[in-house]
Amino acid sequence: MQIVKIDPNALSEEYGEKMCESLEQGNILVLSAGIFNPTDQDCALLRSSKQSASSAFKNIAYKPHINRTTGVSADAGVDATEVHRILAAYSTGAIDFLSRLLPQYAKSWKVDYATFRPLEEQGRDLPLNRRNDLMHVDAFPTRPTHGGRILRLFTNIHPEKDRVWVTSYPFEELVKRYAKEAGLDEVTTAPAALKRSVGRIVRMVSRKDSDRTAYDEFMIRFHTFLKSNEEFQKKGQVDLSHFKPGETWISFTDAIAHAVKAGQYAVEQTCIVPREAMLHPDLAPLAVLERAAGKPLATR
Ligand SMILES: O=C(O)CCC(=O)C(=O)O
Ligand SMILES: [Fe+2]
Repeated sequence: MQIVKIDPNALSEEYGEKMCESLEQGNILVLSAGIFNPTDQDCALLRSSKQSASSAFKNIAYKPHINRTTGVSADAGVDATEVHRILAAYSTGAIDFLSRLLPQYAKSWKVDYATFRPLEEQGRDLPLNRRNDLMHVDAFPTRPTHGGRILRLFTNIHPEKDRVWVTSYPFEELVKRYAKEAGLDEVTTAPAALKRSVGRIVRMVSRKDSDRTAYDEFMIRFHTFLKSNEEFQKKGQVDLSHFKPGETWISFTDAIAHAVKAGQYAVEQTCIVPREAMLHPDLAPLAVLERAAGKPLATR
């Protein structure tokens, strides 16, 4: 994994191609100060807001498709509409920047949530599956991508402290080492397919379950498997990266195994990029896993 500096004055179709290439190779792009960063005043206001104590909310989330922000504590000490305003503005600015940086992807991506992460990550008390300090690849149980890529842009809004990430082997290597053990062959069996069909029917009736493919099911398993594998957590740490106050970093977090070791106060925007928009669809996790399984996985 390499850290690649973004030159915000160089944005063009050709530069975008270079950046896409770098992202698809499993690198992290870093921007020293985004024009979309919330103002100092808005950062201070976000930092003074409290997250709801309910375990239903891992972060404070702005959901652009319904124009709502969830997870702000009722006794937050700040006006929830202010938090909403700041996150909505960050989301719009971040998407605008990403569209100019990566025009190749912007044509077809789906804009997902923006989040604010108000809690110190070091020593945060969460159930294993939701812990951010254990290395994992991202997969959203409620929002399956069907092979689409999870592109995330983070900004550190702590006034002094770095946000510290640890990252692991390239995705191909992760798959070679652990995919079988994590159940790659099980997600294509008839009982697994039947279970997903039932999930789809439940979803149609109650809107509660989700429409997963074998790929989505595996990625959720892989996420949990990696978090619970002690050997991987101990020996698989390859790079340590410090993101400074004000810095933004961008990566495909479905392919880079990552964990946040320390840091407080970050905002983040997610986009789901269809695999067809990749310069190298063959490097995408879906393709890597299909080669390892010897079977199509984007089937339901
Ligand atoms: O907040 C961070 O820095 C990363 C957390 C993370 O890995 C996640 O939300 O999936
Ligand atoms: Fe993650």
